[in-house]
Amino acid sequence: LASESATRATHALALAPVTAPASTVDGFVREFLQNLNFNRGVALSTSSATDRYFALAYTVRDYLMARWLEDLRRQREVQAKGVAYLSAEYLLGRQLDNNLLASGLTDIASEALASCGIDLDDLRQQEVEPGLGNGGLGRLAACFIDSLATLGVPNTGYGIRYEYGIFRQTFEDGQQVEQPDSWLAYGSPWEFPHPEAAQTISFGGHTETYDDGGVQRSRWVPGWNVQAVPYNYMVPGYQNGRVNTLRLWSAKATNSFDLRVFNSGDYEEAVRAQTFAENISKVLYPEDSTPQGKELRLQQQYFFVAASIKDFLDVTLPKDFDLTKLPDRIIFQLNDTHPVIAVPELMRVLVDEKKMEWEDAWAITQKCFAYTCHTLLPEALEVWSVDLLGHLLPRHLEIIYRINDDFLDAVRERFGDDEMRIRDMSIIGEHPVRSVRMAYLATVAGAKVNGVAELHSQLLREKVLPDFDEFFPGKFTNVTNGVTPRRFVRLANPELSALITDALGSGWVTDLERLRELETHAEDPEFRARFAEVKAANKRRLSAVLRERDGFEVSDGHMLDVMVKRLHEYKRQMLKILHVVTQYESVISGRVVAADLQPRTAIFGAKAAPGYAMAKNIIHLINAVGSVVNADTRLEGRLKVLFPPNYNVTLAERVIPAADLSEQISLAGKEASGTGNMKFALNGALTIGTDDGANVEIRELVGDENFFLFGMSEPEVEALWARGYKPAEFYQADDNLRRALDLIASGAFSRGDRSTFEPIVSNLLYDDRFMVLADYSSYIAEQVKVDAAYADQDAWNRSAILNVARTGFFSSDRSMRDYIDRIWHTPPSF
Ligand code: T68
Repeated sequence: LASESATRATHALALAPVTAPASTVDGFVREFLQNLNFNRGVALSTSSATDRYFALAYTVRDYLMARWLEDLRRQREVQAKGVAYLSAEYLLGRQLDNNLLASGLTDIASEALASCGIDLDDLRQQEVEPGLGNGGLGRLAACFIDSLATLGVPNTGYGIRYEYGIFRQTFEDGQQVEQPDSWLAYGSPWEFPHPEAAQTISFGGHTETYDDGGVQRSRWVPGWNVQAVPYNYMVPGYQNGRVNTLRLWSAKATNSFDLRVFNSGDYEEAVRAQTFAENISKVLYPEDSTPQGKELRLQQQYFFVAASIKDFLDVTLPKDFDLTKLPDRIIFQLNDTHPVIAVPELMRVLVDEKKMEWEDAWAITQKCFAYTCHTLLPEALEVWSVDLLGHLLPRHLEIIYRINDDFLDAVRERFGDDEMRIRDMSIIGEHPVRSVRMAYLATVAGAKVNGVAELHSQLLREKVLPDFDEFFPGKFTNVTNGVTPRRFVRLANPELSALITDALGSGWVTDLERLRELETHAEDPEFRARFAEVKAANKRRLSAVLRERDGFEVSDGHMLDVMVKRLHEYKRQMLKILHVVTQYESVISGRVVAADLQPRTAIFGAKAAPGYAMAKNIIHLINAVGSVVNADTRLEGRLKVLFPPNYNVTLAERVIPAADLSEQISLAGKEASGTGNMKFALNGALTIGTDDGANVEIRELVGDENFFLFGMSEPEVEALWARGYKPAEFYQADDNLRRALDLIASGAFSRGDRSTFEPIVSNLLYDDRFMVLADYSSYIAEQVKVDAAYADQDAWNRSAILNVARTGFFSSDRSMRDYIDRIWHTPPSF
């Protein structure tokens, strides 16, 4: 009897909803110490900083857990249409502070830890950020899932749990050296592994036809398998009690691997085979815009989308779900072409496994996908050679061929036998090798195709995919990118946030257009003074970080002129360094007296893809110019160059709030959107920029008088190419440009060695694909205006405040609403 009532009691407990610990300082202390003792197995007195960080992270998790489980339960119950975001990259940044903020626990945690003699800030520094992305595309995915949780839209983000994220960058003699990013060395307290829920993912082998009760069908006979193990991460909304899920897949060798080899007694082979399988999620590819066509990369892509589709169909959907209703239940958003192999995979599952008719399966598939393009560079459009794809995924290749045949038939029907057009539109390209054009496949399959800023979407339709735009009227749309105000304003800039809350009250963090109300405050001298004090405090904070991190000194009274982003020729870090060299040269040649320079510090942050030689040369040049300029006393300390290595999300959160000037200087028509540009404007930096990407929209919103525009427009760029661009003519025609390039060529920044930077100089003079020389004079002229404007600090601050006030549009909450209205059509959630 006693044991029976005990069982009943256990059941009652199990059925009770999970509850969060008490939201009090005492409750927090209790939970924290519990975690320290029972999960880390240490006493407070002997605990390390790592122990304390883990215990704190577990504690924050515990507070979020009840909400997470409740959200998962409601999602199962309601079965409403949801969004699955498929992205090979999520550049999350540190989690602790974000999750404290989301759960509203920051103050309680800080007080609770203080009562244990621990400084919260020390524990924040313990976290290694998960750098599971290259740059803008990966960071955008992280902003989007934050916004979806904050809007209360049910969403699962699917991706890859890379064991090594984006490499750690160091400099040796000014040159980039890459080190592995072993972010999991101590484990991550934020992940929940579920090895028991692993999916089996197949590769290789061959296809065959077989007789299925009188029907001839195809099937795939794979050659090998791996296990995809899901790791779940909480994605909490901002103080709204909602928690979504990020599910990242990790590759594990299947038992059959081990068994087969175990039986053959070949231990070395067993280990080799295991390594082979587990390599799939080993490392993030560090190329951010020139896909290399490596087999392992295609393995990664198929691995995570196949696991995600299986997960959705087999785990999330109820057992008896009618698959013809699939488009009412899910939309898979393809973050660039990396997950596009999901299209033939869904077709394979529906046709081969669920035995659906091809036409029915295709009708469903076309409603279940939408595609976001993030580039305009032709070399960034992903293609896979038919040989490689057929070898790794033979059935998928057959399916792609069939999709293409049907599509080209429809094109012929519409446009007639225009063979040139058929060639241009074919999903299979023939030159230089027969390949699958993934962007075309995504466009044909997707219900919608979007670019990431107005200009980008327009160029995508008019220049990159014009035939498709004509063939699929209404398919193309725009959703301008956005950034999360939680991380990039509220967390990164607490002082500005406090000033805003003081002026507007709370609520702006989730309703960023409310920043407009700051416009009137921009006219108030006292408010401007307080704003200036916030900027100054942010500069001091950055200064402390750079001193501690890199031993750098940030000089007082300097304008902080910041260019942080991946290193790419099209982004034109070269133009920025030419401006520095020009200013330097003007002083050492005696044409300008140092005392007349507006004090400036140029801050760079940039990683180059390890195989991108020219990008690495440019990094070397920036560092070389920095060492010479910083040491030259003739400048009287009025011009400085700082290049902290290993720019990442954590550093961005310190640099951006301290910046006065934001450099967004890509050649017009090359930067799809940019998102750094938005973060700077929202933190009160003024932009010097070209008419490119989202700069166009930023300028429209903040007003011409609060933005430094320079350079050719996209049509002017086109016209110059058409006339025949000869960069050397610009060199001849501009004295400043000639002196700057000659100084670099002379070896002035390479201890007299003229060969070091020769490849850069001759590339600019004789090739210059991104028209650095053509835009130089306009850039320098605009920088002169920047100096003049900065001299009037009060007017500058007014402009800076207006930048903050007028850029609320760039909240990723707005981007998500646009996706919902224009693409997803998901209903408001529970
Ligand atoms: C960026 N793209 C765009 N790509 O360059 C940027 N590519 O203009 C835009 O704001 C941002 O996407 C968000 O839309 C990337 O960041 C990559 O990182 C990448 C990675 C692998 C392969 C290709």
